Amino acid sequence: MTRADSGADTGPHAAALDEAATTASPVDQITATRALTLDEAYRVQAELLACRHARGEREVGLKLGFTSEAKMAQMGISEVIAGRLTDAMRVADGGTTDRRRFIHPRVEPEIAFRLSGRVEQAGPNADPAEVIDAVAPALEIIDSRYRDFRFTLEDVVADNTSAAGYVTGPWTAFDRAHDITNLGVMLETDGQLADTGSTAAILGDPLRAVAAAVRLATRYGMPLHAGSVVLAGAATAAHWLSAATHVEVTVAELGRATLRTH
Ligand code: OOG
Repeated sequence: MTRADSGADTGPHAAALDEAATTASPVDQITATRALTLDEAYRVQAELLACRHARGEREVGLKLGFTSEAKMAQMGISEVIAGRLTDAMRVADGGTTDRRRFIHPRVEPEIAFRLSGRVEQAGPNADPAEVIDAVAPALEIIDSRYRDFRFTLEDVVADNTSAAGYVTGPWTAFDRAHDITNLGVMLETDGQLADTGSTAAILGDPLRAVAAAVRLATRYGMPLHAGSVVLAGAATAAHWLSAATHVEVTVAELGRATLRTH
């Protein structure tokens, strides 16, 4: 019997990660005390989402992780992963979120896709351009529930890929003739330039992030529907998010999205 089908009880890990998120207090990595396969890690993630469902949260889409080389280098992980977004993680564009809700949050400039109903019929090898309805500039707040923001690939998958919050700016209807493969991305904090990048940093072409989302969603049973949001992953390394900060992302041709912390 392999570890993958050991049937080991992963529920206590999900409960511990959920409590870490709701109390904003870090926990030890799961792999510090037991081996975890990637399939088991996605099972812990699903159990973690069940805790959020029980509190009335609704799944609204997926986020990808490690789609950019800057992030892979920052965290030492080079496999694309997916986590789930819920309505409770959404911050309105220009809205404010409380820094104290998080343990050690970081912010990343991204682009987001909104999917059309065609994704419901699409197979795992769907043409990504076929299932995209609109595109927007976005910010993602990531907050590892693990102490010191350190984890293995399996740990971070179990922890819903550090998903903690997100903002989307204005949506632009997607047109496959609109080339979005190399749009400039700028991250500013309190009016100061913090980082610059390009959408090309996202797997060489952010449409590949949508293809990866569809593939991972099919494999791990994650829901994607008409209106689902896909965060394509960071275009730069992640930046620490302090209290009383104004953060803005600008993506060429798509516009801006902003959030504040207090
Ligand atoms: C994992 C999430 C990474 C990205 O855009 O690469 C991620 C983490 O670094 O905590 O969201």
